[in-house]
Amino acid sequence: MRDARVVSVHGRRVWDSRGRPTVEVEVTLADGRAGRAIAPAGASTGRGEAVDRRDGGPTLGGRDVQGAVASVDAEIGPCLVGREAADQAGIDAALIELDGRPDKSRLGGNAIVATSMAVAHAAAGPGPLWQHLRDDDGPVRLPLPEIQIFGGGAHAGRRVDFQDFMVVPIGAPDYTTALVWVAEVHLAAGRLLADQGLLQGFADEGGYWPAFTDNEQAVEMVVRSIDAAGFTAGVEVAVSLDIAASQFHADGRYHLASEGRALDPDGFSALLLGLLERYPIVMIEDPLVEDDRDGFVAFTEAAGAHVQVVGDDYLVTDAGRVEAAIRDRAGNAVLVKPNQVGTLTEARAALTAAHNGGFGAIVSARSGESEDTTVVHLAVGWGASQLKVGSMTRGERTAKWNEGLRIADRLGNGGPLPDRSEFPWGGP
Ligand code: 2PG
Ligand code: MG
Repeated sequence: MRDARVVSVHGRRVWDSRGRPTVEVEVTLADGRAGRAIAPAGASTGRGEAVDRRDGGPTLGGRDVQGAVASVDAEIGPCLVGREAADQAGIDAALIELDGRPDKSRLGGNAIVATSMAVAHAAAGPGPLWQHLRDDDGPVRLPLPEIQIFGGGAHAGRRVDFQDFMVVPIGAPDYTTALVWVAEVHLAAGRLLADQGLLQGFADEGGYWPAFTDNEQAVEMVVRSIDAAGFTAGVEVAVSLDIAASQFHADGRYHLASEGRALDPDGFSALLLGLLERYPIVMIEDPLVEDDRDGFVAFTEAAGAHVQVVGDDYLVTDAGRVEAAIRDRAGNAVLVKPNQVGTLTEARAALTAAHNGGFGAIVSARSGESEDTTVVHLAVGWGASQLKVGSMTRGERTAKWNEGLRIADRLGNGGPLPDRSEFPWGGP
């Protein structure tokens, strides 16, 4: 019999993909098993998110995490030592109580999420985490990838206003092929930009950062890249947008700085709905400011049942908010980011609420990431049908896509994906 009691919890400062400090936690069990995890960090964060603890002051732009790291060894460790690592719900409840604040800002959302994930890894060992997380005997599937081609918004100096211009390989027969298709689109996009002299650099999640004149040009270029790669847009590979609208909403208007104009909510909704009509877009995330419930309801209705309207800043991985959105028909899918809510148990509750209410669920990484691949295991183990981790480039992104390939390899047949009929965009 294994002894899965926690014997030590240790925090250390490591670095994320933006060169900023973040928290790593290592948990060791009585039988010698250990688990490790690194907290990610968002740039376009929702107001309802768990709050990272940062030191402030002059060093590292105030973003150092020495306080959060210290809280791991000084407070979290003594609280968890002796507890059963397999009891994730009990561990997470203890962390929530120890912090004592709804936003987890005392110990730090960063310290808490890294601990929660590290405990799961320790309890899973030596097998893969995804297997440990499964709670039924149904078929194991890989999530359908959603991959960034161009970055904008807060991730690219606001060169364009919308944040993520992505593709979804909706017609791919398996996970391995899905990545090949997207790699072809990514390469085609690079060639098109080079030919037109439009490439300026790379955004935070590794997507190209082009010199576009307006937001629609970026959408159009995604479609042209799909065509240039030899795929049928909307049938084999479709477009997905994260508008991250809260980022450019102020005083009741949407300020499209790249286009030199501001629109009222009706005008902005009409602009987005026009894009949905003209382009093969199957997903649109945070189309409106995060507190505009009525706007989400109207937008979801107008977008039609075949489009996923995804709540990110709007739902912040909160099961209660997801349940309310399901009741209200405000959106029809949720982005699930463990660090938005702070613990694996709470993140899973948001995903379960989505599944129970017929909402889609996309497990997602953050714009500030690391080599940590926990989100991939969560998506597979929890049975989420979609995964968003940024572009096809940069080690912190490929670490995740490649971890999916290892799981696919183990499952065989290229890694089965959910059937197309399970998505709102439906059959071929
Ligand atoms: C988002 C994420 C990932 P951030 O808005 O969906 O693209 O960005 O981590 O900055 O919130
Ligand atoms: Mg988002």
